[in-house]
Amino acid sequence: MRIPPLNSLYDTGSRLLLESTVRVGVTGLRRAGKTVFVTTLVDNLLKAGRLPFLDVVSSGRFQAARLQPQPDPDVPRFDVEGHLAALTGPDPHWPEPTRGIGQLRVALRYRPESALKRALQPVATLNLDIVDYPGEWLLDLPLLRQSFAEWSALTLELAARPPRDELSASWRGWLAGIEPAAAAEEEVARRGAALYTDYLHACRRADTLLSLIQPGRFVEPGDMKDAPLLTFCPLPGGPRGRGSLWALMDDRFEAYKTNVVRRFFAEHFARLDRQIVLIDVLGALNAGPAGMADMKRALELSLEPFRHGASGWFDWLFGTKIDRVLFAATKADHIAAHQHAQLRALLDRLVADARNAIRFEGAQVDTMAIAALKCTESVVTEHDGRQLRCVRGVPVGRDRPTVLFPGEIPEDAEAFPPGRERPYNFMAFRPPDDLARDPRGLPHIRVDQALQFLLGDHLQ
Ligand SMILES: Nc1nc2c(ncn2[C@@H]2O[C@H](COP(=O)(O)OP(=O)(O)OP(=O)(O)O)[C@@H](O)[C@H]2O)c(=O)[nH]1
Ligand SMILES: [Mg+2]
Repeated sequence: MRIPPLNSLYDTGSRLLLESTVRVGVTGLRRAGKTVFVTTLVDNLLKAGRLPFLDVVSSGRFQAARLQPQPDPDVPRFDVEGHLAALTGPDPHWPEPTRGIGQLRVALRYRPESALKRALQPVATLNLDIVDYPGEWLLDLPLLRQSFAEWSALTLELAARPPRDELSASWRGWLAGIEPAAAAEEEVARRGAALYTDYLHACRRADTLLSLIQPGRFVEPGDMKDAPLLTFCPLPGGPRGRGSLWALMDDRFEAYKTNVVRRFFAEHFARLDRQIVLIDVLGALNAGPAGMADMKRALELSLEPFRHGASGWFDWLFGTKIDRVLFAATKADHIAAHQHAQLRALLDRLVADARNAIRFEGAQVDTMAIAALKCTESVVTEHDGRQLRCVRGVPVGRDRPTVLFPGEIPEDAEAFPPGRERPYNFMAFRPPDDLARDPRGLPHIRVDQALQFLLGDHLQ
């Protein structure tokens, strides 16, 4: 057993304390389910009514959890009360997409299992620190390894291919009419950045779930709205001389990397102990082969740090601290329970490379299919004499439960059923009614197993 690090053994009054801290990173592309996951996790820890697979609870050693002042006073607080009010209010709805960073600390009180720890103190405290942020920002990470020329070439190539070619037409039209070697003019730079930003917004709105949107602050600027640092866009061709438009944009790209990306990751990611990576595999299936291919590419890029352990990239970014990583396919309540193993198998294949690299680094890795908020029930119906396993829930925009057959999850991300372009149709469900009346915490699928993997050893 690994004994968690102890922050301090004695407090100022020389009383013995057993208090440790664990920072869990909740990572994921946009709309992966980070905010709902953090909300459920906190609500369930505070109420402890639905955590049968969390050992400290099932063994009766858990005492209580409480929200505490967060460790970094300059970071906005994660609005757990606001998100809970949205999900459990009289008109249940999903929280808004996240616009900036939010942090929260939950203190967990428990009776240690180990005789050694119990001898020191019968009751111990684990502070759980969690950070939530807009998923768009995650995709800035790979920029750190790219030059402006490399990033420009990749981005232009992608923008010229369907389904992005139509969305990027105005920006590419503008590019065709400018000369990157010409003397830099602020007005020209602003126009290019504005058209490129419009293209990114169009990708975000596209119904094929386009995940690859870079740089993240162009669409979710946080506190950087209108900053000159955001006034650049990819340019064709190679580097040009000093004073050129190319040189201006290259400088701004590098400044963005240093002042925005490096800072964000050093302040928040480098200090993590544990990591959960949430992936909306079902959303990508829903978006058809183009959406799945786009998400695969975005995942490959954002998981790249995990594949370069030996080169020191992993160490630089994450320190050597992260010793457990969980990949979770979210929103598993969209499919009937018997398909969960299949969803997990598909996730396994999607993250296979990253998983091996993390194992190689000596950290533990697992995968799971979870739902942060269970909005459906699995039901069996008959159709043409065949039994179909379906889900029943209330789709967004309706007020009555509907029974849906979500289809079978394919073995492989490429193995879409032949025929239709978009063979899956997972409808968005509304959060269930009357959640506020349930004292046990938000209903979920396997969030307790996720917690056991992420925190279980810290609560022994
Ligand atoms: N049915 C179901 N839908 C979910 C679940 N979790 C999230 N969703 C859906 O996914 C959407 C996105 O969830 P969020 O938690 O806001 O995602 P996020 O990763 O925080 O997204 P950004 O803040 O935009 O990066 C929600 O609005 C819901 O429609 C779940 O457990 N079950
Ligand atoms: Mg969010």
